Amino acid sequence: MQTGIIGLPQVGKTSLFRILTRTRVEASRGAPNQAHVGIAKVPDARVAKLAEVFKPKKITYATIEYVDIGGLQKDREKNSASLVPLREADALAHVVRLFENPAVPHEAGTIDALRDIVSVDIELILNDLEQTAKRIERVEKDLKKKKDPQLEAELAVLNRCRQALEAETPLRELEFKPEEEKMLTGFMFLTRKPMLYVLNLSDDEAPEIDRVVEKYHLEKLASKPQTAVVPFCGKIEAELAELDDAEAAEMMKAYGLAESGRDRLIQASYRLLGLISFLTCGEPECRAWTIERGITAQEAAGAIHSDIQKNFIKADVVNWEDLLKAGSFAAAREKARVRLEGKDYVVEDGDVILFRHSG
Ligand SMILES: Nc1nc2c(ncn2[C@@H]2O[C@H](COP(=O)(O)OP(=O)(O)O)[C@@H](O)[C@H]2O)c(=O)[nH]1
Ligand SMILES: [Mg+2]
Repeated sequence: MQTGIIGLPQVGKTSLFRILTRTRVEASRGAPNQAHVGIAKVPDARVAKLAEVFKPKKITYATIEYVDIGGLQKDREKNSASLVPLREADALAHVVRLFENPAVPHEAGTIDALRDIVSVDIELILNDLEQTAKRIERVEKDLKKKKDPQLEAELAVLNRCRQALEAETPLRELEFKPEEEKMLTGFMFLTRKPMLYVLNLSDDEAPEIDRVVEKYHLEKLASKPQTAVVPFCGKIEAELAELDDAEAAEMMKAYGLAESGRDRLIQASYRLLGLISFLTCGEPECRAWTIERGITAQEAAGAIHSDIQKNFIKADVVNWEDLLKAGSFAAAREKARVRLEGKDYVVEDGDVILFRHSG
């Protein structure tokens, strides 16, 4: 699962990418640049705590991918090209600049979060609109030649999309029936992807980080469907990324930060992608496995191995905290905390699972 990082030039996209993926790519100076792809570990205190008790040989966290596509250009045609890699992304993270830095001027000359949010949203909307209009034209032509109920259904849903887009509404705010969803999948519309707005704050706003959404009047944005707003202090986080845990904790305290912005951001994108983790825990390995929210125990088994899914019999399931308190599977079982679940059990975030399978 991949999240595409977007935004205007010089807002901190590449800095964010480096913080999230802990890779070193050069911060570029505006010019269109190639896309970088990197992987971030999803921080998970549950895995860390279980590992303290189980002392496994190996600890494995869930991961998600981020792509830094480079800044959006003023030139619309160039934009269309740089937006192409985004079609493949499962969600978008729009970095919005709130920090002042005279050495790195904002292309608009001033700092205005809402203005930037609207201008990038419009860019995405226009891109989807162009695609919708093209397809509508094509379908209408075909329908003139021959009646086709399937095409008529597609035309109806596309017209609804066009109407929304013309009213500057991103498609993620529309509700579609499952059969409509299916028709739309192939288009990979940008405004249908879940959106994370990352507010890149100045250092001096760190102590009031919990209040910035109100401060910049972004509550309405945050309450939209499949949308999240996460503030973070890019410069501080970049410094934190260079430190070991103890030093980082010290520095966060000095800035008045209660938790790591990096952790919050990654967890927010994980949630926005509709992902949860189930855990496996034993002597060889404590591990978080990524699954889509709402899938069954048998489907979840496929995350580990297709054979386990195919030969699924039952699943021993215990909540991670119950397991932690009990100290071992045997003790959790004695306390009747371990449930035997069948293939249709819907897995919950934080379930520790032991799959029973044949073959
Ligand atoms: N003061 C401040 N400067 C930043 C911050 N984030 C990025 N910068 C600086 O802004 C410039 C552009 O950053 P970069 O991440 O390359 O932006 P991009 O063009 O959006 O990829 C660099 O010189 C960064 O050091 C921040 O949070 N605070
Ligand atoms: Mg960049």
